Amino acid sequence: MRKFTSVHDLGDLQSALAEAFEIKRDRFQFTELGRNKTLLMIFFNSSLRTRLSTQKAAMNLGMNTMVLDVNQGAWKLETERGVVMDGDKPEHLLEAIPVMGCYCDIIGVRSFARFESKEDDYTEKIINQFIQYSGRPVFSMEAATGHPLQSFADLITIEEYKKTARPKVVMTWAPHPRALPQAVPNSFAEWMNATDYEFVITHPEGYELDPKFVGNARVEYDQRKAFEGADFIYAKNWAAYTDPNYGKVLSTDRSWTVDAEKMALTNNAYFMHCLPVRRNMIVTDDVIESPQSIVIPEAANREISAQTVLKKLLMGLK
Ligand code: AN0
Ligand code: CP
Repeated sequence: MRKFTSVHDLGDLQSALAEAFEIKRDRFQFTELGRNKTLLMIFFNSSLRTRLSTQKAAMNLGMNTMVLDVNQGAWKLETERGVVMDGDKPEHLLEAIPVMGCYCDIIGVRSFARFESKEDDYTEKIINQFIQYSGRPVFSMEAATGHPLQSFADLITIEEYKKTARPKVVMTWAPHPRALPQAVPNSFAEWMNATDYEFVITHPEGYELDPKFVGNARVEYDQRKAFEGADFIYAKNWAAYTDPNYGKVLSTDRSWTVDAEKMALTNNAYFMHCLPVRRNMIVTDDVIESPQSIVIPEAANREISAQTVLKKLLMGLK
């Protein structure tokens, strides 16, 4: 594998899952694979889970890791070509990227949607420049339109907890005070479409996602109806995608918060969220603390998804 930004980069999904479970059985069986190989992790945005789980995954494979928080201690980066750089940004991304590539073997990039230009976000302008100019295999640690390491961990988690071959998985929008990217819901939808699960998306009108990611999902505007018989509830906020509201918060309606009364409509569903989560906006305290909440094992599987992806990228170097 030479890059990882989507489910399609993995090849056969069932064999990638088998590889993940093989790693989970013994995560130290490939410690020679990453010897003398260096992972560089570049963060344009904050992170807890991605930072720690990906670094741990790299260490499990015997790799060295370096982490750069672009906004803390590095030169501020200009990203536009043609700009007269007389402002507050001393360095251009087009030099920074190949320089970073000189010091490592694999690069992970976190670069959220900026909501300044839908075209720049949806053409994945930043991570694609890393892919084009770094000379190294690049993987997404959440880019503008996707968060595939999260979705891979989500899929591993559903496979571990499902009680039927074809569970009903419901992704629900929930309120949040700030504008959040569509990356997590886009990827989750993309990955669910790659399985044979029953997959339903529910959100208020105006929160329709890019049809490219929605795929064959059933979209149900009545949240309670969507929850009926669900085996998994996957909550997430996102800002509007459709024009002219791209990147806007259209609603903070707390009647969409996931609570015990709505969970009672489900088939005793498990509750999932990628974290970080705002309690009593997205989900009530009692639901996230209930035995049906699997947010911690879901986060734990981030180490497994990252290690599977790094292993495939390392094998692609040989
Ligand atoms: C980010 C998002 O919604 O994309 C990261 C989630 C993994 N969340 C926040 O910024 C709160
Ligand atoms: N779920 C997730 O990616 O968390 P972080 O933003 O903390 O990395």
